[in-house]
Amino acid sequence: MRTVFSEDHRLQDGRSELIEGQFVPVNEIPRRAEIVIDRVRATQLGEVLPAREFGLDPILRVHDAGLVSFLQTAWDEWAATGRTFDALPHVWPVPGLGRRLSESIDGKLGYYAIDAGTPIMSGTWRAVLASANVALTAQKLVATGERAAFALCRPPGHHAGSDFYGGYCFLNNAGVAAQAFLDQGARRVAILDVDYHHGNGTQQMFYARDDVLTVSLHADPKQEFPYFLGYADEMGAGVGEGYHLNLPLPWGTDWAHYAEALEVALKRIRQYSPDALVISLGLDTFEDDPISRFKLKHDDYFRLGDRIAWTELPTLFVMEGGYAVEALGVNTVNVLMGFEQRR
Ligand code: SP5
Ligand code: ZN
Repeated sequence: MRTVFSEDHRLQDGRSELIEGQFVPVNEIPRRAEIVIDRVRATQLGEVLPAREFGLDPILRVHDAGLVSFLQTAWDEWAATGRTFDALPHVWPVPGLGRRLSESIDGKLGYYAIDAGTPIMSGTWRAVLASANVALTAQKLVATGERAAFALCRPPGHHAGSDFYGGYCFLNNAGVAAQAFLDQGARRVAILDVDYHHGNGTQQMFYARDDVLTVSLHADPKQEFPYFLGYADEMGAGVGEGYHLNLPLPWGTDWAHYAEALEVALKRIRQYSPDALVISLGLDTFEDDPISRFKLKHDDYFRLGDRIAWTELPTLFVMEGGYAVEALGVNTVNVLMGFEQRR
């Protein structure tokens, strides 16, 4: 399987995020992508290709123009106030406060962000655009006949919706790629999200549509970020009714229980009979992940890849989370090797 990778990911290099009342060093660090690309090379998974440029059009097919232009200028607006540290919001538009778009950068940050864990710095936009281009480059490989490809995206994407960012995500790389499949002739696309966290951005983006089936396996939002979305009774709206599936799982979930939910997800995907499958590939389900509480082990990731391959669909893997950094290369490539029935 070929991998698409851009060095520009390093430009997203935040200092701290707010967790449990403290500013702690960010979990979503450049080393994450480096350790994965090193493992891709060491295992000779396949050729590594650079990202091509696709401009803003494919991004604007699923994202609001206001969010995109905010992301392009946020750092400059922040720096213009004299601040030199990363940009983070500190106030949010809950319904009782209204949702006016302020001209202040602090108002704009709160307007578009869902959390205080997703710092913006001078290189953020270049890294974010490169990450989307990585997804689009790999998508093109699959759209033009390859059985599968790996988009080594960083920063990740699945928490970003049409008009919001957060959860270390700015643009929804998997969503952008899914839309690209449709725009290039696919009739139906499925997105399977196996990141530990609910793919709230992906759900929101396609919630009222029946041409993208979205399925997410994740820690129960009763217990876990993003808290407000990801419940089992959310099944789509309008013509999209029945085209979203949430499979929330409790803290402590191991492979045996995970695999049962995975079969439900894969069964729904096969029944939908899509022309392409996009995997939001988070590895934060690993037992040693520092911010997560599932119990998957190194070998379980071969099994995950193997089960996904059984769909026999053209498959695009898009990198999402995973914060047990030293294990991330092995776990990620195990999924891809499992998919190819290699060990
Ligand atoms: C792409 C992705 O995986 N984003 C995850 C964003 C999660 N941010 C919130 C983290 C909250 C962690 N709370 C548990 C801390 C354990 N000490
Ligand atoms: Zn995650």
